[in-house]
Amino acid sequence: MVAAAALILLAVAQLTTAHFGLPYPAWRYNTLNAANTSYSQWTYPCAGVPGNLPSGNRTDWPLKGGSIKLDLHHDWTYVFINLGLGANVSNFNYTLTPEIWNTTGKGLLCVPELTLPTDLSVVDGTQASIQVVTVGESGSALYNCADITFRSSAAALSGDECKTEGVTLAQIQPQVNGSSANGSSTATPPKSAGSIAGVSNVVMSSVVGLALVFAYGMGL
Ligand SMILES: [Cu+2]
Repeated sequence: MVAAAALILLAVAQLTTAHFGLPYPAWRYNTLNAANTSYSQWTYPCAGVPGNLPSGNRTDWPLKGGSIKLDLHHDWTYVFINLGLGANVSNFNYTLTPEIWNTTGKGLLCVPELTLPTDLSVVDGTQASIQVVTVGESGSALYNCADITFRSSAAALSGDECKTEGVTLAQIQPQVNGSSANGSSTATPPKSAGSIAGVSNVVMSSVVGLALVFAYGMGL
């Protein structure tokens, strides 16, 4: 009976630390699988999952940038998405979220087309990995990675394949104040959402700014 109680406690603990899922592109390994105790989403850079798992997933992804779908289990989070080139990536030195995401709500978040950095040159067959990092109020981070191959024949998810449910996304932008001729200060309007359809922009509030500075200070 004691063992059973311990198992139940363990199961509850697993639930309360549900973290997040990466349905697309398919993650290297289902790090939410409670039966596997080798991997932890707390572990940098990829939850402890190596990039060359024999049984690992690898998804064909469009040359100009593809879709990403997250299964978010926390009330809110900051999201960073990074990319590294190679077959077995541990250095994710390109950012796909130059304007950090702030998501609110639990559910599915799907962005149809991530914009690639202009200095990232890929051709058909280039292998890479995508790292998704989520950061909460304590400044600690959760990690998942997905391995991809850039393909000219690959297409972004569309329509029913890429639905957002229960989650709203804001991109955090620097607050820039300009001065008009009479000296009064005016806020710069938010930039356009670019290729990310249906995503609203917000100007970063000082509160969010402070939280971010705090997150960086915590060793991000
Ligand atoms: Cu969690």
